[in-house]
Amino acid sequence: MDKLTTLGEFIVERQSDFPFAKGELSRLLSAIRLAAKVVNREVNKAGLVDDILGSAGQENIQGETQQKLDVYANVQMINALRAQHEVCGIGSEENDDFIAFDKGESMWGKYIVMMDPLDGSSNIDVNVSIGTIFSIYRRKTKPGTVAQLEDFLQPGLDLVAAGYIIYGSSTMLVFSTGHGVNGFTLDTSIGVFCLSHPNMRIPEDGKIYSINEGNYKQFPEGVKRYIKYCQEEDEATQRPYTSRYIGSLVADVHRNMIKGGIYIYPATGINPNGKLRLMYENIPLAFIVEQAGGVASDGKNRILEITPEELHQRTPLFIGSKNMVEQAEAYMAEHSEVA
Ligand code: P6P
Repeated sequence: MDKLTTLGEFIVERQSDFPFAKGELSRLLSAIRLAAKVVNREVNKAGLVDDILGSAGQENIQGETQQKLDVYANVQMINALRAQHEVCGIGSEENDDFIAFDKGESMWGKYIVMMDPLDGSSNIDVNVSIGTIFSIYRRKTKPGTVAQLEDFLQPGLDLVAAGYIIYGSSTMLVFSTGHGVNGFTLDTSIGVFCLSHPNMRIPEDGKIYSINEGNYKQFPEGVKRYIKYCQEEDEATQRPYTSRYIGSLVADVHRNMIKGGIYIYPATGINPNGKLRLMYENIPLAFIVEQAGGVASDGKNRILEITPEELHQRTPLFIGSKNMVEQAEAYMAEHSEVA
């Protein structure tokens, strides 16, 4: 039996991946590991504890009703990151403005975290997989001062690390520091994340396309043409593809990481810039997928090259197997007319 590698051991062993960090990034990743375990504990009993289930009654900046677990996950992540003093600021889907730790040791933190603490929360009540998504940047302003907006609005090319946690049939933490992608599964009997998916690679091709076809009438012509391409019969390219749409971004992207496939959330009439948020959904997932050999764009532009202009900016997302995303981009280039 191969040696069991825990996430903690992995971080220590891979310290050489971060030549300039003296353990700070390792401590930051350990904070995320802790928060993931705490959130997992609550997610796994959501059906039992009625004070967690259901809406918190408030709305976040997206106008989406905050589920109580959203709020809980947000607080756990913020507290765990603050406690390590390596992070000087956090941007979260659940907070209108960024959070700058403006006193004490955290002002000296070298890192910024952007996160969606609990994505797909509308699925909580129906027991469908949900996820946490995070990006880690180095701050741009000098340590010892309060973080500024410029510390947050960084393109994905400047990422130090990114990852996601999926709370599904098992709980996995998947992350990259720019040296490939590794997946860790939580062994709840000992409360430890163990390396289960070393050096993850997304297949260049796939047979799964993932899009909310309920919005078909609002899609750009290129997306409509690509969906028809997926549905045509062609033995040589194993079409028609299979349609799978969970409605939980992390679950849809993670499935495609394992099996191959494409996930698309394009511009629609209701969401002319797409629904998903650039900074704490599209960029971290693009980083992971590219590190695993896949592709991520807004249908034309590489996601990691887009410089954010605001914290909660939305962009369309085409992400997954290289050949499938490039095929969809070709249709978008050929038929650029909007719905
Ligand atoms: P729609 C969940 O609200 C989310 O942000 C993603 O997790 C998911 O992929 C998408 O929205 C689903 O959106 O419009 O298809 O319900």
